[in-house]
Amino acid sequence: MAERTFIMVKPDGVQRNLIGEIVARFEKKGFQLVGAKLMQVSRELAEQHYAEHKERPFFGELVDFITSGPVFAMVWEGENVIAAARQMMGKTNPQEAAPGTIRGDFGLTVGKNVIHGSDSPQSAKREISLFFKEEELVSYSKQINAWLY
Ligand code: FUP
Repeated sequence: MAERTFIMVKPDGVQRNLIGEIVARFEKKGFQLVGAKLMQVSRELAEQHYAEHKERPFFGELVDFITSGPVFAMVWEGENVIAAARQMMGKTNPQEAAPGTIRGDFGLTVGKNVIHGSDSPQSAKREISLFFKEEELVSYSKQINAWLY
């Protein structure tokens, strides 16, 4: 099976109507969407998702922010998608993210940086199973010829 990663448009991205822009970038790059939902993250889920940052001073703010409004959670599939998505997102601090990246183009501050993407195969696996049930993910082959007239 091709590699999969967990991508989430954070509350700031949803509020700023960036879902379509972000989905379009992944589609145009050639990746395949295999799961997606608009959802409210509970504090419990947020704490599990950000468990690695539990001892950091910004942990409380991180949980407050990610639970402050709906997020758009997605699973994308394709060749090398975990690393490619990280490149497309740009650096964690939008002020250091290169123009042309999602954070470089749309983000301003490290707290509100528009998008999350898994940083390794292990975190991809962990985050996908935290946010999605197996039956919410759909594997399929493109049938381009069948849709041409
Ligand atoms: P990333 O994988 O790029 O999302 O970055 P991290 O996992 O290191 O950080 C997760 C989130 O914590 C970031 F999206 C923003 C937040 N953060 C801060 O608010 N302050 C920091 O100093 C570092 C991260």
